[in-house]
Amino acid sequence: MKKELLQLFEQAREEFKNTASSDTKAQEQWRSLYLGRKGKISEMAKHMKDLSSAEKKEIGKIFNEGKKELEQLLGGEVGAQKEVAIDMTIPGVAPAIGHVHPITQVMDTVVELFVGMGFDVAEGPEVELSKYNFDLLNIPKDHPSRDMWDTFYVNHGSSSEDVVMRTHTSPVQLRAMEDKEPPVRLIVPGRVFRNEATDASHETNFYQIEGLVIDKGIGVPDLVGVLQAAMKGLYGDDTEIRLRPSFFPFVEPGFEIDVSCKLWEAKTNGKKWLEILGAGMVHPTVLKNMGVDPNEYTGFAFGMGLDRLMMLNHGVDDIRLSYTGGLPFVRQF
Ligand code: FA5
Repeated sequence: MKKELLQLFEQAREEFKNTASSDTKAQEQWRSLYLGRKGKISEMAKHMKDLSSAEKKEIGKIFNEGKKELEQLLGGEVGAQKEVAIDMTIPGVAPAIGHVHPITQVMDTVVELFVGMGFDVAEGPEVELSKYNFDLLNIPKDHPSRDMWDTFYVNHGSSSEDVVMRTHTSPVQLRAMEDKEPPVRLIVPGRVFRNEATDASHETNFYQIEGLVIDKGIGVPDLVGVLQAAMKGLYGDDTEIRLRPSFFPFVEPGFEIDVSCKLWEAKTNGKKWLEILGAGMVHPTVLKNMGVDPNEYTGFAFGMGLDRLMMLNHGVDDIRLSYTGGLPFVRQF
C-alpha cells in the first residue's frame, strides 16, 4: 500500500504541474479527483483499517504529509478551506442586531413608571390640525401666545384648516378626551417639531411625554405628588423637584418644574436645578373644550422633554448627537 500511495501522490503532483494556474475549473476538477470526499486519496484511506498497527503508523504519516502537500499546491490554507467550507457543523456568523435608541430607552422607562401608577397610554398624529395644536388649547389664532411655539406649517392644498407639525404632545389631551369621560389618567409619549435655531439643548425634532389627570377634587398637591414619585423612581429617593410660576395658555396656574438629583449635581460640579417640564392645572376653558364640566372636575397636565432626560442619564452634552444616526454615538448605550 505504501508503494501505491507514493505513486498516487506522484501522479497527483505531475497532473497538477500540467494544469494552468489560471484554469480554476481544471484545478477544481483536480481537487475533486484527488482530495475530494470521494476522491482517490479518500478511497485509498479506506484500506488503512486492514493494516497492522506498525504499518498504520508509517503509512498514516506518509498519508498525512502527502495530503497536506497536495493541499498546499492549491494555495495551502485556501485549498484546505475548500473542504472545511462544506462542514455543516461550523456555527454560523451571527448577524449584527441593533438595539433601542437611548431616547426610546428613556421613553420606555418613563412610560413604565406611569403605567405602574395606573396611567393609560394614548397616542396622536404627528401631523396635526391647528385646531388641536392651538385653538382648543386656549391659544386662539393671532394671539401672541402662539409665538411661544415656532411652528412648521404644512402646505396641504385645498382645505381651509391649518395643518401643522405638532409643536407639543398637548393636542393629544383634546383628542383623547373626545371618547373619554373623567376620571382619566393618561400618558402620551411622542415626537414633536419646532422651527427653531438648534443648539446644544434645542433640536427641531425632539420627544415629549404628556400627562393628563382629571377627576373630582384634583389639586396642585396631586400634581406635585405624582411628579415627585416619578422623579424619585427615575433618579432615586433623594431627588427633589421645585415649581416656578410660568405661563402656558392651557393651564392656570402654570409652572416650570426643575429637578435636582445627585446625577445632575455630579455632572455639573454642584449646579442644582435642571428644567425638564412644563405643567399646571388644566384651564377651565380647556376642560369645557373637552366636554368636561369645570365646576365638577379639575385636573392637572404636564409636558416633559425626553431628550433632556436622556442627556441627564448618559451625560450627553449636545442634543444634536442623538439625531446624527452615527453608530459611534448609538453604540455607547
Ligand atoms: C410645552 O411644550 C407644553 N406643552 C408643556 C405643558 C404641558 C405645560 C401641559 C403645561 C401643561 P415647553 O415648550 O416648555 O412646554 O416644552 C416642554 C419641555 O420640552 C421643556 O421643558 C424641554 O424639556 C423640552 N423642550 C422644549 N423645546 C425643546 C427643544 N427645542 N429641544 C429639545 N427639548 C425641548
